[in-house]
Amino acid sequence: MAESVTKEQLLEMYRMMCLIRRVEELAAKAYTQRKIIGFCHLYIGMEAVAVGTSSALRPEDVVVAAYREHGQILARGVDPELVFGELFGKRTGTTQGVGGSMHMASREHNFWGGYGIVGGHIPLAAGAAFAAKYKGDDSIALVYFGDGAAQQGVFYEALEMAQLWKLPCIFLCENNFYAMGTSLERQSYLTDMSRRGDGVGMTRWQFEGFDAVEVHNNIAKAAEHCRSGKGPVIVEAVTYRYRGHSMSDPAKYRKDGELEEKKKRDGIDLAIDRLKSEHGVSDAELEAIKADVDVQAQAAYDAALAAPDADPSKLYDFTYATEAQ
Ligand SMILES: Cc1ncc(C[n+]2csc(CCOP(=O)(O)OP(=O)(O)O)c2C)c(N)n1
Ligand SMILES: [Mg+2]
Repeated sequence: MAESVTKEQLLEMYRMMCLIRRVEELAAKAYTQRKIIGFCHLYIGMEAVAVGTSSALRPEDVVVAAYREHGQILARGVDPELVFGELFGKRTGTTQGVGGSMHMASREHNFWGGYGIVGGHIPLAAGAAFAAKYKGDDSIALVYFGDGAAQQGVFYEALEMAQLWKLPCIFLCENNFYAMGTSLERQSYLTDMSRRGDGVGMTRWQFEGFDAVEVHNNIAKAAEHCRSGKGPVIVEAVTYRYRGHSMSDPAKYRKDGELEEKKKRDGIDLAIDRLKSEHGVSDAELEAIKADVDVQAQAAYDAALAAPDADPSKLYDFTYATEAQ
């Protein structure tokens, strides 16, 4: 596959992966201090998927996500202060603090996640793709979903309809090998999740999700397919989550040595290797970016914490459309 990422783009991808990881580490700490309540699913280990994906999309494309979406919304360009604000239940959050960890969205960034009902969000992306096609505006939709979500009935229905109507939709399975504590082999006969597309004749393929450049190239190819009017694609990024399913899961179900083995393909380390070997970037430059990111994440955290709490009277404001919307 042709290399399509410049040095500047790769530096930005590296910066964003560092930012996502730092935000998630701070979120983990805040959770143990009860600054975040409710569920909290971290994206650590999977950063390359969201970063490579976002860099291959256009701002006008619609993105739909589930509940592991902090990293996905950051990669789309949303300010970390808004993400922390939402996690802390503050008025400054992405949905004014009434949604929390699993319900981040940004109209400005065309990010329409997250959702807590496994698989329930997938048809919404098909709907957004239908709207794009109906309006003929050249935009596409992309939906992130997990290996577990690929077992839900509504997922197959969305695939069938998208394929039948040739909707410009990328169905992106993030296969991290677990659905809560259930490993992929225990829940799915097929372990190449992109093959879910075979039953409806959808173009599909699987790719390695640890290398942000590989992800970028694969999503760029998928987007090109959709934009050229050929209909949807289902692609699978093979990835891994380092932490438990949510903050309340100690992840004791992994095989011995599995996590350590997966960490050898860490997305941030792979970007560092590429930046040094392919672009001659120095360790000092990379460390300076990382240090900047740490300061930015901490400043966002502090500002969000100091913001006023969510207004309870707003609780239902974003549940139903109003005439003004
Ligand atoms: C309809 C529904 N069933 C069950 C659950 C409980 N649940 C929450 S996350 C999850 C696992 C989903 O795994 P996967 O799709 O692989 O996503 P990941 O968490 O790995 O990102 C389950 C079963 C739910 N939220 N919704
Ligand atoms: Mg999973």
